Amino acid sequence: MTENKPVLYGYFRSSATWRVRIALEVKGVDYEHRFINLLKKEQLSEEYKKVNPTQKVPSFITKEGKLLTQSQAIIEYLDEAYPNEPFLPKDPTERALQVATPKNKLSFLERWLPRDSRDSRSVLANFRVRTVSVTD
Ligand SMILES: N[C@@H](CCC(=O)N[C@@H](CS)C(=O)NCC(=O)O)C(=O)O
Repeated sequence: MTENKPVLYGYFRSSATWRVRIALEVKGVDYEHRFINLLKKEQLSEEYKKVNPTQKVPSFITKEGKLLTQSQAIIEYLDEAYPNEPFLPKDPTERALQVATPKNKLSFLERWLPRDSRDSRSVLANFRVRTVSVTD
C-alpha cells in the first residue's frame, strides 16, 4: 500500500480543527495542513465537497489515503496509529478511570482551546504542563 504524508483540512478559527492540530503536534506527526477558509465559505465549495461530503472541518486524510472526519474520532485514530506520547493508558482499568474523570488527556484536547489566539505553541505548552501534572 502506498503511504503519503497525512493531510489535515482545517481552519485556524475552528475549535474542532485545533483539537486535532494539538494531537498531531503532541504525536509529532509530519503532516500537510490545507486551509479551508470558513469565513469565505470554502467548506461549501464543490472541490471540498469531493474531499468531505459533510462539508465540515476538520477532515483528515491518513497516510494510506483514507478520509477520517469528526475530531474526536481522528484523535482516537491518532492515538492508535501513532502510539508514542499516548493520550490514555494501555491498561483497561486505568484507561476507564482516566476517561471517567474530567481531567483526562483527551478532555484537555477538547477544553483547552484558544479563544483568540493563533499561537498553537502556547496551547501545546499548556497541554504538556497540565498533562504532566495529571500523570505525575
Ligand atoms: N463534531 C465535529 C464538528 C465539525 C464542525 O462543526 N466544524 C465546524 C468548524 S469548528 C465547521 O466546519 N463549520 C462550518 C459549517 O458548519 O459550515 C468535529 O468535532 O469534528
